[in-house]
Amino acid sequence: MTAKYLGIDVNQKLVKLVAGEQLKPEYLKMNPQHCVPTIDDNGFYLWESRAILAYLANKYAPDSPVYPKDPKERAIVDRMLYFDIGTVFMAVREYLVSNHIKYFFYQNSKREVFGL
Ligand SMILES: N[C@@H](CCC(=O)N[C@@H](CS)C(=O)NCC(=O)O)C(=O)O
Repeated sequence: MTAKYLGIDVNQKLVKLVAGEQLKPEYLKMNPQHCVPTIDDNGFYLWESRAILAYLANKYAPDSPVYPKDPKERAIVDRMLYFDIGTVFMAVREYLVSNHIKYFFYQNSKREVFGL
């Protein structure tokens, strides 16, 4: 989304997590933490979405207000990024795992056990 907003041309590749594509040696070479998203900027590998968006803005759109240079303005953006990773993301993940993902695996295991 940030790349698109900043007009950066990216070559997106879909990583099929359920097929375990992120655990293949070529992916682990880029990112031993095997998560998405990960970028490969001419051999510079970076993961963690908020670090990626800051990098893209710093490198390719340094004058964009999306990640301001002014320390106070940047601090306000950083505050939201930290709030997002530390509070919003954790709460959403907890909700999804408790209410949907566990149920999804439970349903699938029932199908396997009972041949449904
Ligand atoms: N804090 C990371 C979270 C990355 C993450 O948890 N990605 C999950 C999918 S939402 C993933 O790649 N899981 C597969 C794995 O870790 O093997 C970010 O914002 O980039």
